[in-house]
Amino acid sequence: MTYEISSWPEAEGAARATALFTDAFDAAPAGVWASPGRVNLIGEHLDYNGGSCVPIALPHATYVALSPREDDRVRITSAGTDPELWTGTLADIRPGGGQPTWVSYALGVAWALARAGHELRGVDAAVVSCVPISAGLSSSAAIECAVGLALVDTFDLPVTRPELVLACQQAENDVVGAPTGTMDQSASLLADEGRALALNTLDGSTELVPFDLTAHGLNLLVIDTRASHALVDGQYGARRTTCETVAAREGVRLLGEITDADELLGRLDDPVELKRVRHVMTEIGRVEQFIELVRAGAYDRIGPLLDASHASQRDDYEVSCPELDAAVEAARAAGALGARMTGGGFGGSAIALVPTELVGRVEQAVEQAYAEHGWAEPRFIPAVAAKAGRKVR
Ligand code: GAF
Repeated sequence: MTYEISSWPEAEGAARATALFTDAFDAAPAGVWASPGRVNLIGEHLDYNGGSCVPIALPHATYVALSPREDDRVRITSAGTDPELWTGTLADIRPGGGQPTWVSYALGVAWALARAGHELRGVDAAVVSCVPISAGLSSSAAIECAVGLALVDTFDLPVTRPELVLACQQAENDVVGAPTGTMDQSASLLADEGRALALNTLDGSTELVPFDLTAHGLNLLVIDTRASHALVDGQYGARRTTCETVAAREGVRLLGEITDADELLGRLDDPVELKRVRHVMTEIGRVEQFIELVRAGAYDRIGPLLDASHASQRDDYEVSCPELDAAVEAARAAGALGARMTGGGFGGSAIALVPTELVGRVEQAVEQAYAEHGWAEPRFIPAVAAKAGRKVR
């Protein structure tokens, strides 16, 4: 039976977070904040290379019920984590502080805000989430951004959303130790219902582009391969280092600053550098075309760009895996107009652009391919562009 990963209505998420808070701390929380996971449409591994990416926020969100304390103590709870209740002080949460990884994801942003000079006190917090974990759909950014929004509101901090994006990224880079860019936090904090976020990481500009496939008889199907996915295991960082090494040698800060891509590609003789840089340069071109087509509502023409993006990530950036390739191939063979892996890679999710009447057929084709390989059953999300993070109670 096809398994679709459902999201919680906002009231349910708020009620779940409140109930967990009340159970743990025997009091009602001061408020509840939510922030979503994301799926990227195109522009992969460009957010640390000065290119553009185009994510949407998912309806799946992390909910944080939180109250300020008078002291600097922190108590945080989340169902199913180890330990279920962590207690410490604000000063304990820092790079190399020894706190559990989930606490670093949740409260690293407190460290980043304090480092930027903002005054915080301790908090009690309870976290619940319906963003699938380890699916490449940014459960990490969802928790960082939900807690970040809660801290900014609670302590009335003069922090704009773009500044909060950077604080959450610093938390992930320095406290968690994952050398990621700003795409996931930007999607969680700056995206919008019915619109995709075109994020230009060269000049920091953003544009919300209307993105409504259903009016055009199409669906965006997210396929969670359930193959493992981790950004702290060195593969992601290695690719980032290669790109930064070439950029430094070329005298630019980011590869996206290079204007004559063909000239550079013609000169690179290290085969690994050539492949990595070729992915970055060609993907930058695909994103430009994609944004133009979406602005024009020409959704029926974006499929080949998705396909080419997948091939580039598989062959040049080498961040795909057999489960992602099989999902993409089965989806296309069953009628998808285009498909690609999405997010950091090495597992996680793929997306497929599917005519609405073929969604069931595509899901079954992917399931069948997985069964033939003996892999875990894939899970699906018929995705729509949802709201950014916000206070929900
Ligand atoms: C992960 C990272 F967190 C993002 O910053 C981005 O680099 C992405 O991989 C690849 O596009 O989600």
